[in-house]
Amino acid sequence: MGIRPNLVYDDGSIPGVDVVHLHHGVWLNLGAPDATAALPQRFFASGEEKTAMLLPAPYGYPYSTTDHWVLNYMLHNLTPEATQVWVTYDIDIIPADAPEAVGMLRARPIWMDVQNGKGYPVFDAVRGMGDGVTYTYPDQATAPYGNGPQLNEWVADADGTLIATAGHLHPGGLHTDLYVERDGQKAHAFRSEAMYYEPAGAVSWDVSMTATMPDWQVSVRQGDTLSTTATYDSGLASWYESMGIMVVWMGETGGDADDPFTTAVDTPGMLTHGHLAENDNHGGDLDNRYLDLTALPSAPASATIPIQDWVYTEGDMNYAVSVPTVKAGESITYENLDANIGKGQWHTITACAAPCNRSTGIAYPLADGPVIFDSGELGLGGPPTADRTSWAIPTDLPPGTYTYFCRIHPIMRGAFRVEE
Ligand SMILES: [Cu+2]
Repeated sequence: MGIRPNLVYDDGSIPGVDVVHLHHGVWLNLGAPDATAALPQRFFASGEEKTAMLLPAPYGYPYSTTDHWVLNYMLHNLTPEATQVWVTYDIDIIPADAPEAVGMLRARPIWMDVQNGKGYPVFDAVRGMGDGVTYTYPDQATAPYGNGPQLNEWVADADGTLIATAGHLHPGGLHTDLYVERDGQKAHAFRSEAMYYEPAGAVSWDVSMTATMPDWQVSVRQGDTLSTTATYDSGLASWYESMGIMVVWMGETGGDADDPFTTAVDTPGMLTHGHLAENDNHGGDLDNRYLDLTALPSAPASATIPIQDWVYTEGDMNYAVSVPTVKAGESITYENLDANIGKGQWHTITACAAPCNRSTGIAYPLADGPVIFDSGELGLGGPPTADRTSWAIPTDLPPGTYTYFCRIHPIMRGAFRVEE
């Protein structure tokens, strides 16, 4: 069986990823318990990388018409215009009484996740973390789980055969890895690699992930520890609220499985699709809608700058005639008034390299300011918001003009200035 996800308009056409996209979706089966967390069984996940899931013969995921499936999704509309879209998923199904079903073996999903069990399982991969080139979570994080359990691990509850996996990452992600540990020995089982079509590199959704080949079969025993890690680029930009997920399919024992401790099972995977046309607007071109705020004069900043109707009311890159300015050591507080609209319109103030005034696309702007700051999502109601509607700029900023953008609505840009 297999699943292929997508996001479409009413007429079946696919929106540009720079307009509206499937940030992530998790498919759950309410009729079964999840193997790795106290949740209904999570059996498929996708973001805009749209990796197709394919189980190799003779394995399948048993489905009964009494099963209830739920889709938990986050759509990301990057524009102020409301729009109707549909999450679609095409399923390959083999009826139990079909000739092809004879001899099929059962498989179940093992949800591996570097923040497993969290309602919003994310971490920040900030530029400079790790070795400054790449950052692997949780291995290079400081106390990623505090005193709690290792969320990226799972102890196998039965013998079985791992038959398929692929990684889910956000832009900036480079690879996810799967390991099997037994008696103090740790074997690398698979690397799901992000293959970027994006000309600017590992910075956008113009990517596809490798999945295991059909002949990848890895035997595990009850008591083995499975673990996963997620590696992001940490040289080009910061990646906030990043994910690292590998759904691993585990079949009944049987078939032609390799022992990961005696066979190098971590062979290269395959791509399930190529470049997708909805990723064609990369951005980064000249765009006269945006001002070069580094060239505008200074004006004293108000102590609090409201964000209203998708505008930074002082220093907005579309409208400003001057740049709100404070003396070194002083602060400015941004207050998001749009957080009160409907369920809340959440904005961020995220550093981007000046002048940050080129056209908006899937690869522009980026969180690549030479001085790193990010407000979090200014809004209330729990994750993904920061559960506050205001944010104060750091008071230790050296003199300079600081350009920023909204990570949620990258058409929103602005700047403030610090002077001696
Ligand atoms: Cu915004």
